[in-house]
Amino acid sequence: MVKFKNDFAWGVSTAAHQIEGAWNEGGKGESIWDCFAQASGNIANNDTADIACDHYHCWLEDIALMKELGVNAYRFSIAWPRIFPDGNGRPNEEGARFYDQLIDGLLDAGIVPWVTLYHWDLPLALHKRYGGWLSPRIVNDFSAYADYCFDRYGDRVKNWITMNEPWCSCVLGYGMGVHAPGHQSCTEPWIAGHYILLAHARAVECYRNKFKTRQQGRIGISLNCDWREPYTASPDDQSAAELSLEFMLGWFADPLWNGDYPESMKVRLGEALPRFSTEEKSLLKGSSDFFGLNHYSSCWIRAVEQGGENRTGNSGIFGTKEVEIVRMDDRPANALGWAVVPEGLRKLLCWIDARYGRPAVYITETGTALMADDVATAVDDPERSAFIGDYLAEARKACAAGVDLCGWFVWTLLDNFEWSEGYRIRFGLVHVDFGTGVRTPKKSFHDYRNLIQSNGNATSRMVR
Ligand code: PNW
Repeated sequence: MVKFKNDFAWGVSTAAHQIEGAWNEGGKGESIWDCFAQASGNIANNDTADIACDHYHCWLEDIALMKELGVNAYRFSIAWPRIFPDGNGRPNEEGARFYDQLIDGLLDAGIVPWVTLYHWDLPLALHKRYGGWLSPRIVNDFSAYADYCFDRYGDRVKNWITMNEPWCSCVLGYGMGVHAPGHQSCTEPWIAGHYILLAHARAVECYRNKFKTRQQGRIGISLNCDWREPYTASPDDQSAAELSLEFMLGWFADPLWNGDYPESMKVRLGEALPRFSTEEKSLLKGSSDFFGLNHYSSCWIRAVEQGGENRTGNSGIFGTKEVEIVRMDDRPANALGWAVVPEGLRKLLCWIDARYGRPAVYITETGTALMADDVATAVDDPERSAFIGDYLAEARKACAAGVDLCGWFVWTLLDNFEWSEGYRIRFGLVHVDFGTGVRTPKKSFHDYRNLIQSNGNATSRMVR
């Protein structure tokens, strides 16, 4: 059986807005997510992330938990408005110092930091000033923020991720309006995506030109995609499934690995899809040192007959009515209704491997959400252990087929603020009581620890 590499990254992922709390402490500015969650009616139960896991104050305890878990890597994000409360201009020393402490604490615990620069908490000031991701002005501001982070933390941080899941920012934030900034538009997602890609490329250019030689790190991006299985073997359903993968993953990955948007998108979106100049194309192409993949679920895709009905839903295809998403309702679903389909990960990894020329892949998020009313129920989570074990087993098969898988980050360490779902559902390996802040490791925490200790080979011992 194929073994995972000796230097395989075993980690957990988190995001600043979902765990830190302290939304207005230490000189932090507001983010679009602070504003969105504080407005009534946007989040389940009107929950906010004002306190969340209070990680801003409990970070030492959280590092101790990770040490106990045995991870060798931790992916977290920096809150841009903690460093630049106004989006740009003068940095906030107190905010910057928080991440100095966190990084030093991780290194002391033998845990390699993986830093995401943008996990959705855009400084509200930039949104108000020029519309945030809808304006080309964001490109300079993002790369200046990135430059500051490379300069300040790059002596200790060797793994950078520019953006988390641009698809979500664009479609959920600017298309469907269920994420901040809550816009509903058919045109804005393509514009926001365009400037996210250019901001990524400019930040990478900055890293490579000014820091890489000295700091010897690497920089990439994390993209999310479900696997899309053709509903039937018919050629129409097969090409519909391919089209939906191009619209979800190819939208961002094609420019970064191949230098431009997929032809299928250019043809269908016409003028609505901005175009890259020749210079921009060469800046984009090859601008990710690795392929960060966030993967949770799968669905079927069916071609829609001309004039037929089509739905666009959660993880739906945005921008064309030619395809319909059909839930895999013969599979178990998690608390969000996402189907648990381990082999979808293998198929997606093979699709990426073939289309992008065998990139080094890190699973930068994968995991599952459960519902639980009390801590006793929450810690008894064999479904989560099984999810991790089964998805990992399929990833191993992908490695046997040649995929260059280099790391695995479970989403997530702590139960946390799950965006529009608030605290209703729980993704953590560790239960958090949001009344008291008390952390309690779940069974899956111990199972994941065993898995890591055997470098992924203990899969068969996972609870079923
Ligand atoms: C990702 N969808 O979000 C994020 O990177 C995490 O912050 C988040 O907590 C995790 O996955 C679990 O949801 C997503 O609707 C949110 O398709 C929504 C969707 C996908 C990913």
